[in-house]
Amino acid sequence: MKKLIGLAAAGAMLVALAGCASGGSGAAEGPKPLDELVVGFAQVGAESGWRTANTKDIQAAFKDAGIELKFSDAQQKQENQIKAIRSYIQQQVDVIAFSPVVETGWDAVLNEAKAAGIPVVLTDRAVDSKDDSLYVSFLGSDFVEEGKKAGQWVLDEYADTAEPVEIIQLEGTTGAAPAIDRAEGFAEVIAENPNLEVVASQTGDFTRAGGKQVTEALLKSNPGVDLIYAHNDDMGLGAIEAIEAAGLVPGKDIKIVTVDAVKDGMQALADGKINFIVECSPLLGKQLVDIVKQVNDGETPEKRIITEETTFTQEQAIEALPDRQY
Ligand code: GYE
Repeated sequence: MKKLIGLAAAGAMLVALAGCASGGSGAAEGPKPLDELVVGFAQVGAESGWRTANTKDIQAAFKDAGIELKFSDAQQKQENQIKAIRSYIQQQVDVIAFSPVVETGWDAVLNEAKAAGIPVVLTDRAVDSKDDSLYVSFLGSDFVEEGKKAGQWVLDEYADTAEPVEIIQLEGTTGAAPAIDRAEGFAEVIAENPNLEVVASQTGDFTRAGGKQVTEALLKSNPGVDLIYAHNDDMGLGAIEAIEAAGLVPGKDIKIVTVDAVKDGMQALADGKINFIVECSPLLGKQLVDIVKQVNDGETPEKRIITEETTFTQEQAIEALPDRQY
């Protein structure tokens, strides 16, 4: 009897293993036709102009490729993203892609995807995990580099200033890779000039409303502020509203440096209300489709794909604006 149970258990395991293989990229059976592929995408939310452009680009790229995309918006909540990923696992999609709202706390759900044989692609933001077998590829910007570029502009702008320069930093979502890394890169570069001092640093959650609210409060406690470094355009645009409401001139009385270079940010730069923008491209759709195709073909995509990006001064923004896609 024992032996029989053992055999039944072994049989069940085989069935389970076979289930894993078919839930995955289909490597064992060869590539699936593109119109049979299903990809589940768990988006962060719709917190910024960048995010809206990113969503549109990803949806358009999958439509063009003729691959079905299941899409969910987590409203900037990690628990919602985890729920969405679990539901994609249950539906046995071929690939899961997501932009993790924060860096930590993903190992459990990513292990569930791995156990189900479903490859995971990180887009835009990284996870902080010791186990890099939990995802096949990470496609997105180098946020530390972006922070350094912002810091370099500030360093150059105040190279000849002998007095202290007071800086307010508007941070992105607490615990998010771009908030952590953009702060780190900036701090590293401005440390070269002891006159440059971050007098206050608070999160505005990457939203316009958050940037406005935090700036309103911080202007009161730091009336001598010279510059605002915002981790994205939207918070910088919120800061502009707060500065104007306080009777000051953004771009002159208080300089502003931001990251992203979405249209509204570029317009403010062209108008002289923002002084410098570090580009962060949201156009990740085509590259994500390529990764999905590689996985489907049984190929190994590159583990880290870094987006190419530039920076914009006022003159460059005026020139680039007419052709700006987002
Ligand atoms: O800079 C910001 C968005 O993760 C790179 O998220 C993205 C950031 C982007 O809300 O605007």
